[in-house]
Amino acid sequence: MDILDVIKARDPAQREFHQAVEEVVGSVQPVLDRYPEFRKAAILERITEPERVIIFRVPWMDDQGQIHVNRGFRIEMNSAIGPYKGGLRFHPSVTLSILKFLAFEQVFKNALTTLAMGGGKGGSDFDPKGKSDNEVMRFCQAFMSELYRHIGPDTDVPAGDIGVGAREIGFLFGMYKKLRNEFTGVLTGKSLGWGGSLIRPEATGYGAVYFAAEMLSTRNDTLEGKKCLVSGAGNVAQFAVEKIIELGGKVLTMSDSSGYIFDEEGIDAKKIAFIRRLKNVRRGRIKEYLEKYPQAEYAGIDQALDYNPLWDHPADCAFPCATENEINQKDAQNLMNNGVMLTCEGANMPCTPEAIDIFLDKKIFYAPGKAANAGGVAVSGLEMAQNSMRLAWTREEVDNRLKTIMRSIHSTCLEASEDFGESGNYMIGANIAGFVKVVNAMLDQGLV
Ligand code: NDP
Ligand code: 2IT
Repeated sequence: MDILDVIKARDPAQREFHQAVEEVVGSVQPVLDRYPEFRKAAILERITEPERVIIFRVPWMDDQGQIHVNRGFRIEMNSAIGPYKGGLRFHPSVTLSILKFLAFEQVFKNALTTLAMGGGKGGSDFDPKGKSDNEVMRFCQAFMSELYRHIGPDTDVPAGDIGVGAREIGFLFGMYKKLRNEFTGVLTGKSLGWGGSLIRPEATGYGAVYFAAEMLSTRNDTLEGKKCLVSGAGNVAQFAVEKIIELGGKVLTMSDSSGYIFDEEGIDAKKIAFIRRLKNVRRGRIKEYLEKYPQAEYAGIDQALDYNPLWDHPADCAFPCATENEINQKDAQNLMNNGVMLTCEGANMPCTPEAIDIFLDKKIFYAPGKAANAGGVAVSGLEMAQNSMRLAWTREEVDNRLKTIMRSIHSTCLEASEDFGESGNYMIGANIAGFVKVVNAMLDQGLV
């Protein structure tokens, strides 16, 4: 029976997981034909089944004394090349399917970084939005009071993702340290004063833009003067925008889950600093941008539309940095009609399969998330290395390492695409290169 049929029969409701698996399985068929030992070792059956799934109750009390119960998860997907590594997501949309797709993608992404990290992902359907700092702290403590027994610096090292930033990592780390009575690099994305790495907050966004610049450089082109559409206003989007501006691009849009802003004059360094304060300190909405910059335009989400108007402006580049499946077939068509020649995924799986087909068919530059957004987890790997050495590198040192890693991921994807007759297809290149590395490690380690 086909592996996809097996997976769908086993977990029929896990649509996002099926989507992520379908893409990888579709890409690696020529690898399986070239290396028959992979099929013989039932590699697809093994690599699509998590090594371990932990699901737990998270009871916590709000500021009014009312008790809430959320669900906590950790998917320990694959440890062939290192300890499980991957973020925690706190968002009401979190399900087992979402976290399994993220954990699955993480396995190949981490392999591409060249660092020794397996793949995992976790989180909760808890919604931090509108909660007080104390409520977020109590939730994080309750979450860690179960998770702590499953993780460790050589076992499983979580980090941030949607809804989990520096504040949450601090609360989670504090509880882990108290329960274990040990100060170790069990989480990444820590604050600078107690084991964090310089450039970790910037790494995913910067890395995605470095990847885009690498793609452009293959045609002797740069980001200078390019009009860019960016979605999201969180960690990844903020630093993608900062780097695009630094490299001479012009950013026209940003968004949150309520709507998006369009600033024809471009979001410059001062404006992005304002957005960073608005989002990270005041925890406000992107709409408030207009209070400071009234020449910009704002549009709320219109549920009646079957496309996102953010992607319907004349531009050169698109950087989806918010969430999965945020660019559908119609959005991709709109991007093509508006002259976009590069789509670079800061988010995980932000383009639907139909949208990707359009990009590949039109032969524009398309960078899949597992390659383009790997800078975040790569610098997490560098944070782990610094923690082990009890040393801290300078900003310049970490940024240079990040650049080198992104350059190497870019060339690895290109080479793999060429090797398998799909030259320039970064999606197939990323899937194949990540897959081969993990599979070889699995084969070396026997049937475990
Ligand atoms: P943040 O929580 O910092 O920001 C997320 C942003 O996306 C917010 O602006 C949020 O709006 C918006 N958003 C979230 N969910 C939705 C939704 N369902 N519809 C519309 N907008 C939404 O998260 P990050 O920036 O860290 O993560 C963004 C993406 O990047 C995710 O796909 C994540 O998996 C991926 N990623 C993150 C890495 C990291 O290091 N942080 C590394 C690699 C990938 P609102 O505030 O209204 O919720
Ligand atoms: O999707 C991702 O790569 C992340 N959320 C970052 C994971 C990490 O361990 O830094």
